[in-house]
Amino acid sequence: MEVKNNIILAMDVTNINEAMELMNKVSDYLDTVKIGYPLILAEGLESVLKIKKEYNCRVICDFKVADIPATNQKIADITFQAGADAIIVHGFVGWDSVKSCLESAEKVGKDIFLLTEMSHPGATNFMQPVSMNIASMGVEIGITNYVGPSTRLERLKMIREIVGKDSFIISPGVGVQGGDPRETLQFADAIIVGRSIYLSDDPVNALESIIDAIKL
Ligand code: NUP
Repeated sequence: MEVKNNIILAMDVTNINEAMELMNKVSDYLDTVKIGYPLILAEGLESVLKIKKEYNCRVICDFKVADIPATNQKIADITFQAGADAIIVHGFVGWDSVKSCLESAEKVGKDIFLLTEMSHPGATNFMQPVSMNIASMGVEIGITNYVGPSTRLERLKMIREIVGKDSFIISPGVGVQGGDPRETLQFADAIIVGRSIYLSDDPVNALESIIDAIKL
């Protein structure tokens, strides 16, 4: 996978018009957008195709799928039918739940991203003790795309070591959560950035500064 400028926009606005306005400004710099519950619950799953069609970009649905295999499969099938190119799936639920999403993706030539350790402080409570096991499980079942935290680079580095250089890692936590774009890209293939862009008075400038920081 190639991500333009190594930046994925986290489109966590709750209004489709706002989302489209933001894309009008920044779409030249991006080819991948991550959409999650804020926009989908507010505006519906059709938001995926609206954004994809208008801006010809890849859409990753951040649904953090975490259910039994049969339910996971339905969630993934519906998400891909709605036009998503990839879906983010939790790993803590175990191999069979993850595999059902992988199978759903493979049927239609789409991707899943396995969430290993989350970026927020509370991830140290319950996720951190098992996050490397989650990454190893992903490798065992043939997953090649992962999500890992830019807020704990030593952990991101360990995840990279487990999943190998040929896997694709995307990393949230840059900006507001404290992660540094350039340092994160030592271990990740792309960074996920939300609030630093969509809450900015000048999203284009915010995005350009991140792109400059990466190139330094
Ligand atoms: O571990 C994770 N941390 C995280 O922030 C996994 C995620 N999927 N995210 C998402 O990345 C989060 O839900 C939000 O959509 C984005 C980060 O946004 P921001 O902190 O740049 O605003």
